[in-house]
Amino acid sequence: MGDVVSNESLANLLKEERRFAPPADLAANANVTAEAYEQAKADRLGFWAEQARRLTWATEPTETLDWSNPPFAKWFADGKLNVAYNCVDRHVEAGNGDRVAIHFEGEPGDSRAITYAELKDEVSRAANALTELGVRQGDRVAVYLPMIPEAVVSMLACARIGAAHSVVFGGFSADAIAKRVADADAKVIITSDGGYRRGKPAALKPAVDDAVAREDSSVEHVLVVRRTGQDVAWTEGRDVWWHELTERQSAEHTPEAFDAENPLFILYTSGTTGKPKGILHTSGGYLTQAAYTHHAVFDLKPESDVYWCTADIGWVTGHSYITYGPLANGATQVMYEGTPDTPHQGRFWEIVQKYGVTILYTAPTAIRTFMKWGDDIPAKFDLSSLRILGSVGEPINPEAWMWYRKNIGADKCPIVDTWWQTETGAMMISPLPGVTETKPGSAQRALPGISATVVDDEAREVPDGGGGYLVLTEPWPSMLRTIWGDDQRFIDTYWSRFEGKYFAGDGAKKDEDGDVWLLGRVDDVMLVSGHNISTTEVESALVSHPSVAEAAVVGAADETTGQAIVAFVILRGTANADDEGLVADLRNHVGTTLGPIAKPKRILPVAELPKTRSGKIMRRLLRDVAENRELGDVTTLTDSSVMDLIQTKLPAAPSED
Ligand code: 6R9
Repeated sequence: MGDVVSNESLANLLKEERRFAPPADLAANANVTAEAYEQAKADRLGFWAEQARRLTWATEPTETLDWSNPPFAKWFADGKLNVAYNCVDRHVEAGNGDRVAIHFEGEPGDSRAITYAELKDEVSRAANALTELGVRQGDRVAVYLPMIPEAVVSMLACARIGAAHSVVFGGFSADAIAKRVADADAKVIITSDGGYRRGKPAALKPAVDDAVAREDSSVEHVLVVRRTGQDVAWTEGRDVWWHELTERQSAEHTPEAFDAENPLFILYTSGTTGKPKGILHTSGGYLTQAAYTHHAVFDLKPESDVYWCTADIGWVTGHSYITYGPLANGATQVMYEGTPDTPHQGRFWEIVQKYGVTILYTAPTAIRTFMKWGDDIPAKFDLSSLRILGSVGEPINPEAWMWYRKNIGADKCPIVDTWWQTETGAMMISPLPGVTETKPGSAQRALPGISATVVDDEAREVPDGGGGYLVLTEPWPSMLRTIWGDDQRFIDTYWSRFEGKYFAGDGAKKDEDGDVWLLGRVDDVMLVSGHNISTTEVESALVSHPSVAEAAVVGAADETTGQAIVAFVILRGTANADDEGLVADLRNHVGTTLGPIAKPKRILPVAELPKTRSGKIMRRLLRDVAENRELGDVTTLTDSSVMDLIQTKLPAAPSED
């Protein structure tokens, strides 16, 4: 499968001719200029050594990369630092203690501003509290919290004492928690009585209680933050209230310097099959790249910007671009607890207006939802403070990109479409807002110091205009160090497909300018009558039709064509799902956009699509539906009732040509 899309669709994809130059004032004052690419190309390790000096080290590293035992990398190995000191104390010491670190906005409308000086006290108290509970350097602590400031404080408190955190999404089940806690052998779980979601307090502690009650649990203490005030079951001796324990701690805590390779966190990727993979990240290299990319890609000016990343802390985006990158850079940021439609569909824009947000980082799934809700909603708010828009999580369809630019970015804000993974730790491919002439739908180019390319089945680099697999050809500072407890699986999963190269699992192409287009997971690529067709392209063709807000496409087994394309679509506000003419129209639209081979055999209008908590469409489940199979593992699904709704659609007669 060297070519992950058919040539017909490739030709059409490359027809994207819209280009957007960076605004002149942004380009003139940008943190990073085109020179960075040249500098990193001439001396990649020297470039990263220089970025590492943006951090404050207790012992400066003399060695940049140790790649003597690939694929096991060590970055800045003889350096020592404290990650929490870098994210908090040093800003206070530099005289910025009064700067707001976090503007917290609770879903019910409560808010809290936390300065860097206050954050330092909170993190210090929490570090002392964890120490009192017996947590030591090298231990693991699980964090199962809603989007409240204590989530960030918990992560930083672990980092401060050299313990690794393992954040588990607040929506996961007791089973998922138990598996992750057991795999990481965590001593303590930090949770809360609950959080607010869709206007109601939702409970969290029962799932933790259930997980910890299992026989082999390693958990000695459950630390409970009070958020909603709801009643919780209590196990004396094991359970401890966060406020009771932290309030009696000293706000003084001397941060110890740890090795650059000290584990910082484990984060489990859902993984479609088998046991979740515990992705291990360490300290110095991870923080270097998280901080540098946040500075470069968002052009962050800490004195004047108000940054908002809408991700959940349980996703890697929350780790690198809520906690570590922004705080290492001394940013002021917004943190929001709830959902975008509570209490109304303009909530995000109300928050942008209220805090004067200048940099917004969100996901294509959110953007497509806003498209579905209609242009008039953001139009009611003052979004003029915005200057840069980011996207992450999935390929962004060109029409969603255009919608984002026009309706949120007033046709002037550059969009940075950032490709990266839990495994890469930080951004890898993205435009630079003051440098790159952007193209709707393309992540474009590897960042300075990063080496990415597209190869065919035989590991040969494809020429411009060709398609294949995305690979990373050189080690990078924030790369995963291994899969926790399973070095062999680390080698097999990422380093065995192509000798000496990191296999990302994504299909990609290079256009005539050499810019990279991400085409979705290779597991999702469809094979129709001998042609490889990417789900991303058919979905983007559907979303470019005025009646479609969102689409998910899968290949279902088919007697004549091997696989047949089945599309699930969410229609925009006014379109009618029962309109038979519309389905025919959509099929023709895909045919004219991509070529007849890409026409879906069936198109099913649905109200919702199955998504992970980080907003990725779970095509695997739709494939199960399309092939009349029993549903596979649904534990990472946001809302499992979505699948019941979709299954009722199935009896609809297949649409014929
Ligand atoms: C950060 C994050 C990683 C997978 C990745 C790819 C998809 C993420 C993307 C993108 C196209 C982008 N992905 N960003 N695809 N364009 N800008 O999402 O990490 O949850 O581990 O997912 O997400 O398929 O391989 P993670």
